[in-house]
Amino acid sequence: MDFEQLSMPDANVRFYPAFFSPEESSALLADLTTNIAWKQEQIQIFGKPVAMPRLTAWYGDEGKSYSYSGLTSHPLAWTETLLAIKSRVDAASDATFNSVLLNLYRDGRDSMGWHSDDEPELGTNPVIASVTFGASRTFQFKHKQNPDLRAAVELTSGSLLIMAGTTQHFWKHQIPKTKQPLTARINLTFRIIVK
Ligand SMILES: O=C(O)CCC(=O)C(=O)O
Ligand SMILES: [Mn+2]
Repeated sequence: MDFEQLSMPDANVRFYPAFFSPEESSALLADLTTNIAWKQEQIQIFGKPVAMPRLTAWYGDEGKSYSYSGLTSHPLAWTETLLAIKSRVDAASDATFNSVLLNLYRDGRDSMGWHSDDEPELGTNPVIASVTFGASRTFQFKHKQNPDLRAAVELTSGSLLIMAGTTQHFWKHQIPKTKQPLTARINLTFRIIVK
């Protein structure tokens, strides 16, 4: 399977542009759109509730819980579709993921701000595997100690991005809003909760 190693210092980021075929990707987009229990969560910003700019869902092994943007989530049980995607992603990542956070970006107004996947439940140097179906969006990186150091990758439908090693320690990432008229994009980020 073809992949590109992004040339970023203090990081290990690998990109597979066509991990799933176009046919698989459109079938999986339709399946996940309908069969995932999407939720509109709220986050507190300066004490005020604000709707997250995307829909989310959390699936995984029983007994794992996860705190994210001030929310603690208990995962829903794996579906057949998610397990089928997970087994392909596990093999490519040389990992056994025990949970997945799903994001649904309804259009270009939905987004995710600068952050690292550095929650304590992920342990040090976590492997994070991110799959995209539907519209492609720009994934941007910014180095924490030297914000002039930037990188970006276009996450196309069917792609897989694997972040490992010290990536989360040294880099933040985001999905910026765009004025382009875009259709929906579904992202799955597979993670290992170590606690
Ligand atoms: O949608 C994406 O590609 C990024 C998602 C992300 O960074 C996250 O869920 O932590
Ligand atoms: Mn992230």
